[in-house]
Amino acid sequence: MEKGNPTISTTVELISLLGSPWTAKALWILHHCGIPFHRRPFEPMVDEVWLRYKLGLWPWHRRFWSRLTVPIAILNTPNQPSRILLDSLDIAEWAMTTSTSESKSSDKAVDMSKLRPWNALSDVLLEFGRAAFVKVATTDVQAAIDVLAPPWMKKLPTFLVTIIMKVAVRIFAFKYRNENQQSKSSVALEAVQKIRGALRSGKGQYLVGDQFSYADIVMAIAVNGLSPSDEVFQFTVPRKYDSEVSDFLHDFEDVKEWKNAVIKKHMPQMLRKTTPS
Ligand SMILES: N[C@@H](CCC(=O)N[C@@H](CS)C(=O)NCC(=O)O)C(=O)O
Repeated sequence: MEKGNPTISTTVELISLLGSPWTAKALWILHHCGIPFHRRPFEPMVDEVWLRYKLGLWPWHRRFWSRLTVPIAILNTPNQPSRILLDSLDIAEWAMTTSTSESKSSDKAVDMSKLRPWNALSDVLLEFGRAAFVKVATTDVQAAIDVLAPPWMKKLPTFLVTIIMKVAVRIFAFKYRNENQQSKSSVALEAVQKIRGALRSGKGQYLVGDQFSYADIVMAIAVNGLSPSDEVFQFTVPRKYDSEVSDFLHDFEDVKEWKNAVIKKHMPQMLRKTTPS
């Protein structure tokens, strides 16, 4: 159990893929809100059936056959049915609202209308990074092995790891084919320009209202996907594999500096490489 605010009676089980930026969004906001949670690691492909079982889905349910992504939060409150949150933004909204209502000192309501557009922009950048990764990994499976293969898989004979990862990359490319096709560098560039605009119109430290918010969390994670910091554990396209993403932010030193400052000051230890997993 991660440490946090012990007064919350709801227990949170977070099904998560460490290294995935969408999981990072949920972990960071839960930590920031001081909400305790139990992390249940999810391994793509291997855990697909287990995940459906966990959510109470069976083959005769239509949802069983649909695409599921992580993070997913299962909220258990005594004497109430479990609640399942299937999206990082829903988890964030729940976490912020819960911590605000539990905190005696805070009188501020969470203004989701200011945070939602930033979350959408972060997805634009993350999907751009994922599309680039899929492109690299389909031409050179070694990139997928380097980034995605869990430690137990790397111990298998090389030919077996190569076969498994080739299949995994195909499934992954198929699962996100719509997002990959729609992703455009011009739109990703506009998203980065919006960060610059927000920093210039404020004091340059935070995106919304000159204070740290979920907007900074999601955009710092998204920018880190394109310009990775060595200390952060996050799936990214490795620099040595040539791709569109390499140097995508070369004209945005200010945005990279802002991202590094946010990570340095606010990113929890559990998202850093030094954390034993
Ligand atoms: N809208 C979702 C998107 C999450 C998402 O895309 N998750 C991907 C991260 S790569 C995932 O679950 N990957 C694991 C898999 O595809 O099996 C959210 O924000 O929670």
